[in-house]
Amino acid sequence: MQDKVIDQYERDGYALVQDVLDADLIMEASAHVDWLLARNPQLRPEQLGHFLMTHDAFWVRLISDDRLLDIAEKFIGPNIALFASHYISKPPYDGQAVLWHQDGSYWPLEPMDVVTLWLAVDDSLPENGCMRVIPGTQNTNLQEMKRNTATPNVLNSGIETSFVDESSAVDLVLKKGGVSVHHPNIIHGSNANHSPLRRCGLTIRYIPTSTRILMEDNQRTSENRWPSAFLLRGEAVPGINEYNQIPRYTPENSMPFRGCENWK
Ligand SMILES: O=C(O)CCC(=O)C(=O)O
Repeated sequence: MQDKVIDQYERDGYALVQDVLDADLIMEASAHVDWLLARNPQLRPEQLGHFLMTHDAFWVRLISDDRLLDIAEKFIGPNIALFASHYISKPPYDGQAVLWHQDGSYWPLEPMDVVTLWLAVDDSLPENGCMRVIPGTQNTNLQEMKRNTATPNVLNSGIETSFVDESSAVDLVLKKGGVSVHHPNIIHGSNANHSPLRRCGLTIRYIPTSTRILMEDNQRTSENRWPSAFLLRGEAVPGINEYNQIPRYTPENSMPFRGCENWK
């Protein structure tokens, strides 16, 4: 099925879809960030990662919303699992940059068949550090990530800037509730947030169930699973990935949310 979003993704390596989720759900996502930070005061708000989500019913409810899965399905087909999800919430004035990188350089996936949806929890603008991409670079090879801590940054690494033609970078401006979609090879990053506005986005990495997650032993949960592997739609492929149970709502492990009593 061809449509404008797919055409743009195929040509440029990214696409924008505005007005995907409703304001009430985005308000819950925003409250979720505060809830996660209150429980994990040792973490910076850019570091609310997939290792926190195994038992979090709201997080799983959010990323399995049909409006998001319908977009993911256009790119990876009907059998959809989650690989990872991560809030990168850049606080006003000192939100950290994300240095130029390609996601596929550091993801343990085989094959690298995966699509990212980036959900705007706040309006995402050049002044508060919106995501930036270099269109067309989805066709370039994956470059090695080099450790780089010269300035505070979310990944503590990035690719060599000689691979990046910053003059062709595009700002992905989104209203809260909108989504950008990007390819695992596209070169992208974001600037620090020096503005008075928070910039929060939720990355969501969807894989077809034919993509294998390769885990190191120290990355497994006590049930021997990748912490954020969930089967979300369609069928699993036998022998590829063990999926976590979809968490039921419990007040110990999840923020209360609309419909939580009837969730799964
Ligand atoms: O949120 C950001 O600024 C960067 C996100 C990113 O690098 C990603 O989604 O792969």
